[in-house]
Amino acid sequence: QFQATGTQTCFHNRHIQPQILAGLNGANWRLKDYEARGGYQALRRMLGQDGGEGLTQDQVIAMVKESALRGRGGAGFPTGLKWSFMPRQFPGQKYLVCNTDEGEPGTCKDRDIMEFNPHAVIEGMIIAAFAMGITVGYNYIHGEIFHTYERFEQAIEEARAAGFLGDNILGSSFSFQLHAAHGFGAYICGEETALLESLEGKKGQPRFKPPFPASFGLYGKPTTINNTETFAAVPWIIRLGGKAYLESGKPNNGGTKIYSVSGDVELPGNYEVPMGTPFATLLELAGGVRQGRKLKAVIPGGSSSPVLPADIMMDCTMDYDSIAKAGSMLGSGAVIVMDDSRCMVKSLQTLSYFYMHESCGQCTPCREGTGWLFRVVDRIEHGLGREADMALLNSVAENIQGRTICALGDAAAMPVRAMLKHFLPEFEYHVAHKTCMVPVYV
Ligand code: L3W
Ligand code: SF4
Repeated sequence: QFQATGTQTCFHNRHIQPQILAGLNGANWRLKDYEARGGYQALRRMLGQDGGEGLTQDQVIAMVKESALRGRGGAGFPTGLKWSFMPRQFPGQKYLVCNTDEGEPGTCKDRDIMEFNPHAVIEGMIIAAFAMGITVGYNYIHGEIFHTYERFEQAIEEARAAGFLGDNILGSSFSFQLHAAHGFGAYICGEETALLESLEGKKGQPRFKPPFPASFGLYGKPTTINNTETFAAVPWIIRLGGKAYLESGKPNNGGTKIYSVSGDVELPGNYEVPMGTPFATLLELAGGVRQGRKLKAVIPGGSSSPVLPADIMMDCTMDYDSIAKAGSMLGSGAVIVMDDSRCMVKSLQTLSYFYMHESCGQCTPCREGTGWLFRVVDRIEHGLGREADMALLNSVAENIQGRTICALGDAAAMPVRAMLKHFLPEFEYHVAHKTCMVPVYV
């Protein structure tokens, strides 16, 4: 029912004012193409080359703060604020990490950015490293996308040969070494502290936070981790200014965002639109609900975000604040569209299986609770449900949420509670009649 990530080509060249995916067709990812589009001009400006004024670390961070760029990996944390947490005067090694461990069901944007515009990620990382005084960086790339890993390696080689990476970048005193790292394919390795453990060669299990990576990160050293799309947005900000970026989006939600639209639409794919774009416009870009059917519900920000019924969703604009006000999360921007042929019990069964399978097993409420949720939804789906099951599901979900080491526990619990809140009659019908309430399931 949900499209798996990592298997389909998601790219559709239909965007509104794109900043990251502009003019890309899959054949123009190389350094020469990127430079022809204005690539590495931000870096030159920052280092005071080619007539650029040269920027200080504080000025770069101030521009990113002004832009209202927020983390594109799921939490929407303000990027400039995160950069300001890095203790720049720390005497030892500091690290920069890019999180390309895209694994959220429905999400397939980072893979396209890496394939179609890898130099934007590299330039964004170089700028971030300069701003925080970091000399070593890694890009942790999801373990199941080999082609993307190879392309990023090629792009790194191009950048190094051109003097954008390595010692004394473009003749300056600033040096930055960037490496690609192959991920291990588990969803949990996308959680930032599990990613660090995995990068260190250990089992990918989340750490307790705090301490946050800003003070105790890779090998216990101060580390800044941002999502691929976040880094890819940075060159535009430094080239054209934080204010321009902010104004291209919505207050507190700067710039554009790439949405992976999947499910029951005519043209599933990645669409880049300004923050604050009405959901209806995004749906239209994706060709509308397939076969002219009626919209039933939308999961607006990847499988971890609570489902919203059609009427609430149609009143939303696509930005962090509007979706949060409606009771969900913009998350990683994976918009899963469901039409009126979808059974919510079956949908929740699919989701619950995923979280049970991906729980790392480290804490009891998540390890035991995700399996319990799946088994109860599964028996309802198979006509073996009991009247008390809906209350039981809510109770198990409540006892997981807020009681686990990482956000996977919450991510497993929240969709259950939202499904029951908005679509309880479907679950009750399933228990009473041992079959779906919706007439057709395709
Ligand atoms: C220093 C503080 N640093 C917060 C940092 C923190 C992190 C960022 C956000 O979860 C969500 C999750 C998924 N001092 C700090 C601080 N930080 N306070 O800020 O932190 P946090 O804890 O709010 O979020 P998180 O643990 O990063 C991410 C949701 O995203 N999600 C997941 C999507 C999956 C993908 C994918 O597959 N690519 O993106 C989707 O909704 O459920 O809620 O860096 O260190 N005082
Ligand atoms: Fe592991 Fe789940 Fe605990 Fe996260 S919440 S640490 S995935 S057991």
